[in-house]
Amino acid sequence: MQALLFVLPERAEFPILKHITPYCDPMTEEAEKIVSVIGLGYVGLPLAVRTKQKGYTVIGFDIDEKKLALLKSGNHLFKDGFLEAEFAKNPLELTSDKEKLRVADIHIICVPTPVDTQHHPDLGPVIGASTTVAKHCKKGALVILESTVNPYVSEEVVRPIFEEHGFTVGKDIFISHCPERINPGDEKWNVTNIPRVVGSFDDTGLAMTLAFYRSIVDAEIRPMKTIREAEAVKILENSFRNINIAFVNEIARSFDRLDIDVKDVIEGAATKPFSFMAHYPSCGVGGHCIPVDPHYLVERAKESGFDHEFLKLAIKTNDGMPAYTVERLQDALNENRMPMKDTVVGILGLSYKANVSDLRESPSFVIMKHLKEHYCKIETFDPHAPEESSVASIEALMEKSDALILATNHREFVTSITPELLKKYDIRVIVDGKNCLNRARFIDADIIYKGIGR
Ligand code: SAJ
Repeated sequence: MQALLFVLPERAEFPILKHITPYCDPMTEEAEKIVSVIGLGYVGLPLAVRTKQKGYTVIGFDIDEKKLALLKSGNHLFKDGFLEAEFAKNPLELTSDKEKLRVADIHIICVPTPVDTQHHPDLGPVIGASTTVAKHCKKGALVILESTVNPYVSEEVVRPIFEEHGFTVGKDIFISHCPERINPGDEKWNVTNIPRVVGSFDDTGLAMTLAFYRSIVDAEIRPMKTIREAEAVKILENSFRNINIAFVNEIARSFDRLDIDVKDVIEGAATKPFSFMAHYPSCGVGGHCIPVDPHYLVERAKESGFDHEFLKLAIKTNDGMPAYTVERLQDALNENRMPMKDTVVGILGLSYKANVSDLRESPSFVIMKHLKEHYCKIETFDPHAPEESSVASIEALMEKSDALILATNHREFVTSITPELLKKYDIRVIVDGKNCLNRARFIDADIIYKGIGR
C-alpha cells in the first residue's frame, strides 16, 4: 500500500511554500491513501488503473451501470496500450454507490465537458460530480478536477459547491486542478509518462496534489502559481492546435487553386528543425478536445468583455472543412460528368481520427449532412465502428458506391484503398479527406483524385 509523504515543490518561484512545514498533510503522515476516480472514461479509467498499480486503494466510480458491468466483466471500450497491459492486473473497486466515496482521501473528477449545440460549455457533468463528492467526502480530503475547463471554473463553479456543503477550502477541503492530457490511440504517451501541470487554491492543496501525481507519473509535474493558470494551460494547448490546423486548412484551400501539393510543402517546411511545427489539413476537426475546448475560452472571455476574433475565425475555418470536402467531390464528379443528385457516395471512416472508434464531433457526419443537401445517396464503412456503418466491409462499400470520400485515415484504408481496387469496382472518383493516399498512383491510373490542398 502506498504511504504518501507530501514534499514541497522544488521550484524557486514558490517561496511562500517554504514557510510551511515540509510535511503538510492535514491527515496523518503515514496514512494509507484511498483514491476515488469519478468518471471511468478514456481519462478516468487509465488514471484509476495507474493509481492502483502504484499501490493505492482505488474506488472507480461511475453513474453508467452499463459501463460498470462491462468493466466488471473485464472489458473496456478504450484503445489504450496501457489499459491493454494493466487493466486486468490491477482490479478496481467499481461502484455507482456514492456512500462508498466517504472513505477516500483523494477524489479525482474525470467527467466530460462537452459544449451544447450553441457551442456553450456544458458544465453539467462537472457540477454533478462535484456535488456528489461534496455530499460524500470526509473533511481533510483532496479534490482534484481533471476535466478540461476554462479559467475560473474551479473558483466560480467547483469551490462554491464545497463551501455550500460546509467546507472551508484550504482548511478542511483542498481543491486542485490537473488538466487531463490523454491522447486516445497514442501508443507512446499515456497516463504513466505524460508531464502534467497542477494548480490549487492554497499551498497545502498544491503540495498534496504535487505529491500525488509525482507518485504515479514518471514525468515532470509542474506547479502553477494559481488554479486559473492550470485551467488556462489546457485551453491554450488545445487552442494552439486548433488554430494551427485552421491555418493549414486555409493554406490547403489556397494551394488547391495554385495547384501546389500542400502535404509536400508542409513536409518540406518540417525539415526546419526549429520554429516550425507540422499540422495537416483535412476534411475537418473532430473529437472531444480540439474543436470543443477553444469555445470554453471564447465564451468565458466574452463575459469579461474580450472578443477572441482570431480564435473564432480559426474555429470557423475548421468548421468549414466538411463543406469544402463536399465541394472537392462536386469538382471531381463534374470532371467525370457525373451529377451529385442520386450519386452513391461511399464514406470511408466515421471516427474523428485514425485508428480509434470515437465518433464524437466527427467531420464524417457533417460531410454526410452536406451530401444529403445535394441529394446524394450515402453508404458508410468504418472498421472501428461497424455498428454505425451501413455496410460490413470495404468491398461491400465499393460494390455499392459510384464515388468515394475517405474521411478517416485508419491504417486499414491507407493500406487497402488502391487504384486497382477502385478499378475493380469501376469507381473513378475519390476525395482523400486526410491526404493519406498516394496521389500520383491514382492519377497515373486515370482516377480523378482530389485531396485537401493537393
Ligand atoms: N487534425 C487535423 N490536422 C492535424 C491534426 C489533427 O485535421 O494536423 C484533426 C484530426 O483528424 C481530428 C482532430 O483534428 O479530427 C483532433 O485530432 P487530434 O490529433 O488533436 O486528436 P484529439 O482530439 O484526440 O486531441 C488529443 C488532445 N489531447 C488532449 O486534449 C489531452 C490534444 O491536446 C493533443 O494535442 C492531441 O490529442 C494529439 O497531439 O494527438
